[in-house]
Amino acid sequence: MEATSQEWVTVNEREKAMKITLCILTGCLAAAVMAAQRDALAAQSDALRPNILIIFTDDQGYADLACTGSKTNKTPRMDRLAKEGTRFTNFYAQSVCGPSRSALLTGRYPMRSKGWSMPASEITFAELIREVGYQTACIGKWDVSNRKPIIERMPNAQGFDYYFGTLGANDGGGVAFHENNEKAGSTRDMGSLTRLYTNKAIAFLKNTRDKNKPFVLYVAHTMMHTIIDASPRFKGKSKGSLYGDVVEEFDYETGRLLDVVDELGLRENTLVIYTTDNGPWNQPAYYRNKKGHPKGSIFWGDAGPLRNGKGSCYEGGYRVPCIVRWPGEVPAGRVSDAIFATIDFLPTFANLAGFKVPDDRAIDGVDQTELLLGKSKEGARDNFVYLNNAVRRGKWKYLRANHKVPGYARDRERKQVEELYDLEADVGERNNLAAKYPEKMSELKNLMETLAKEK
Ligand SMILES: [Ca+2]
Repeated sequence: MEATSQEWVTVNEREKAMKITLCILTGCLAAAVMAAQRDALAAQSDALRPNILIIFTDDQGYADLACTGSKTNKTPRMDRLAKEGTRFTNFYAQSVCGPSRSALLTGRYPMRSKGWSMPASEITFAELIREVGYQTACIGKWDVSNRKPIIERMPNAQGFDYYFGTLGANDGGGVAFHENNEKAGSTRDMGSLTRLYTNKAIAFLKNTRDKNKPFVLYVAHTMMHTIIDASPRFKGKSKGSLYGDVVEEFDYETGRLLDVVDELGLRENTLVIYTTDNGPWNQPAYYRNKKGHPKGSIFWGDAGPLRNGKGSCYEGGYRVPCIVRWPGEVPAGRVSDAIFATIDFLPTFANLAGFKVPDDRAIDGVDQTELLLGKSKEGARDNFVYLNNAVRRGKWKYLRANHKVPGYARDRERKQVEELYDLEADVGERNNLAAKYPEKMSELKNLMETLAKEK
């Protein structure tokens, strides 16, 4: 009996001890939670927390704007934006639509973020920025839910409070819309899309925006992806054929959106980023095979001095125009040749808005705040990997012998040999220096294998 009561005493003491331990643990946990909240608040209070407006076109050429080299297209509003902000000449998206979007949203190369097949488990910057008090909206082409209405992979589930747009592309000359998770009609009038998306973006800013919160507005245009078209007001008006009309309409509509930013007093505290998802269609294989274009139209963009275009691992596939404006913060009238990429958006927004970059997965992007604010000339990135086809470090670019690219993007002039280019001297990638610098080549090849590895 004694032993039993002794056991009871022991059990009671154990329970007491456990309760004390639990209290301590709970206390520790509460303290830890409070500390984490304090850290988050401190990060937020140190952060500049601008509004973020991303204007993202589709398949637009490196040299389609007057300020990036076009001799035919008139783009006064984009040229003005470049004067008011910084234009980046070594900016990288990805080489095709879906992979470009998953990279932009997650800060992860497409071999990790999976492009069109982006799983629900990917964490987008919209999810993270919403947690620290931003309101988020996406207008336009989504293209990371396999072009299907899979609810858990659609914008509302991936961090956007509001969505209007098309889940896929417009290759067939028609699109269907969703507003949030509901169907919202369809159209075959491709010439109406740029204005429609701009109207939706303006409606968000004027009517839906919560004035007590900073916002992210991600406007992903369907143009200039084929099938291209312009509205009657712009059709036949440019010197650059129908493609030029589409570019000029985009310029006008973006000007209209930026005017509303001004009207609403948002100009000073809004970071505006303009870029596109990949290089232009400019390959003869595509031109010959693609059906359904308005008769006689030249429908491709201008990659300027860059080799090849959409889908290619030459610069024409990945390197795209980019302009960033934030009055008083991002230097005006600057042209930067620092290496910068859409995968850098997430870590940069983390710094600007005050959220933490996920630490449970590989993030390929780097924080480019110092570059944007003009405090660093070179920025935080010295390399870029073009899937496992090619890699760049500094001015050197290595390409493997076999390029795994879509059929239309295959460069039929090239011999299947390893290539090494000095992009500062030869941005058009024509003078193969592989035989001259074998050590540089093997160094870059190793780097490509490391960067492209599954993590
Ligand atoms: Ca595209």
